[in-house]
Amino acid sequence: MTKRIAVIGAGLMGADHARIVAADLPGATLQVICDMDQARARRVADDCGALDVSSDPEATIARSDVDAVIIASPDFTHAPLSIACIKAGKRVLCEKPLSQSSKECQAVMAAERAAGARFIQLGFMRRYDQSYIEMKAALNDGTLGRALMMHNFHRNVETPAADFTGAMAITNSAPHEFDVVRLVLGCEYATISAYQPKRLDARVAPVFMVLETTAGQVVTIEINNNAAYGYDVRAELVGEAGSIAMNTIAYTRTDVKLASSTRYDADWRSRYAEAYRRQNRAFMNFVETGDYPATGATCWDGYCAAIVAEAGVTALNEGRKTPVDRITKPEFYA
Ligand code: ISE
Repeated sequence: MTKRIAVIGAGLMGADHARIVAADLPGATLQVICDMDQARARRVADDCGALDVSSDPEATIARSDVDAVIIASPDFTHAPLSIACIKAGKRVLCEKPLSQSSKECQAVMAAERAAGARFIQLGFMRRYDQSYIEMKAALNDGTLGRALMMHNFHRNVETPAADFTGAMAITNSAPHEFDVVRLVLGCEYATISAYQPKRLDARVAPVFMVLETTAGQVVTIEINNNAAYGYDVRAELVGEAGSIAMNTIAYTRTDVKLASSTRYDADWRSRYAEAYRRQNRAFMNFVETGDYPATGATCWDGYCAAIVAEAGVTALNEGRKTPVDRITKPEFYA
């Protein structure tokens, strides 16, 4: 019996998820593509061979021929649609962030607890990226000694929208780092500071964050949504006995006119193609067996990313080091 998947949102990520479901998930059928823009839904459905299209997310979730849902619609819809899926008893792979509001994340956690089971896997796909997996392993097997610092760079060619702000760099882009660094280091954040240099044009300038963990480590994160030259993510974990850094991934190098060069991707989809595939396969296994994925990001992880982002926006707006306060972790997510 194949599992019938609905993809809600047919933008960049929805289209990518639809392609993965159709081409890379044995045991899955791409049942419905849902998007307010019917032409866009139809295009993705035709490209990927989906059986049907819809413009109504709630009705899509309720359909009896839909077993599980991938939510890739705009950020503000993630929490309400996740709650609708929980109520319908359907497992969900929800793109990050769960919500930009920690209160709303708590409402989703409450819905899961009321249902008595976990339904949501969050799309923090970097958890499945080989570089971070190897960093975590080097820390856990003692190669690096005790962790001291983790440095992170996250650069996009340009912002997705002209009205993108420094606060959005923190709430939309940085959650990837907030989540994966927390996973690699195995600790929580205590404080965050945020700085933003000035650009001379109207584009949003980079945001630079310094975080302290509850175990006394220091984490730096640069988010540059207008880096201009390419999609570029780097990370280095420094321990007392050594360090481990992510390599730039490039299949070829061009040597010409006394110079050597490699190419950058324009966005994250090919850099993280394997991570998305692994993540979505873990989700399929969850749908088929009910076993929650071992490295999957839960609603609690979504809440933890949201509280750091909220504190980060305060730190940026008020120019002060801000504590990251959290509720006690519910037993349910232990
Ligand atoms: C964007 O916000 C994302 O969500 C992508 O996954 C990420 O890789 C990209 O760099 C972000 O800006």
